[in-house]
Amino acid sequence: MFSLPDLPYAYNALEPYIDERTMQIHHDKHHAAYVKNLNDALIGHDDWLSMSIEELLKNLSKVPENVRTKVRNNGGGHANHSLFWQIMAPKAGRQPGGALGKAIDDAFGSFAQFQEKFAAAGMGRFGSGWAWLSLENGKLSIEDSANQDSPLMQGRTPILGLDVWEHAYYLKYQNVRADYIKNWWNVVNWDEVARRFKES
Ligand code: MN3
Repeated sequence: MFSLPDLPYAYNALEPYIDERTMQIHHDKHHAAYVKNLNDALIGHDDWLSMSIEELLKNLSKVPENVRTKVRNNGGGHANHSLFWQIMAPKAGRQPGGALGKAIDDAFGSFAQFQEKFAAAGMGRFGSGWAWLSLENGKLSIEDSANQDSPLMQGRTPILGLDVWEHAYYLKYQNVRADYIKNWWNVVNWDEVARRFKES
């Protein structure tokens, strides 16, 4: 069985950039529903219920076909949000140093150019989806995905993700996704992103 992880900080901890009410609904309703629907879809498929969510998504093509779409949407939702809560933190932001900082400079030219390209991926995603910084064979890339698709489904490891579904920002930012993205940089937990970079 998969379970809903607690937020690693209070609902209001990311104020003023992400508001308390959005965090409550996003975690307690949206993420909780992905977990419940994932578990429901896998009733009777115990071997799939006992692996990590990352392993499950990497092996999505082997999931029984009659439940695969549900697992893709809800398993993706569970993995994506579990990462999303971790790569944000209060009093965060700034920019990464060390090996990750250097890898970003090497891949994208500079941190500012990285931010620009990443924001463009988030803005360019039509409708609901995510922007990602992913690793594949030690190489960083920016991508975006539809719905709850994860880079894990393509064999890449996401180390930073931005939820651009309207439910992530609509209460505070209404239709102005660009302002949400601009403010989101203030809560990116680069220590956690660097940890994931090192681990991959
Ligand atoms: Mn979401």
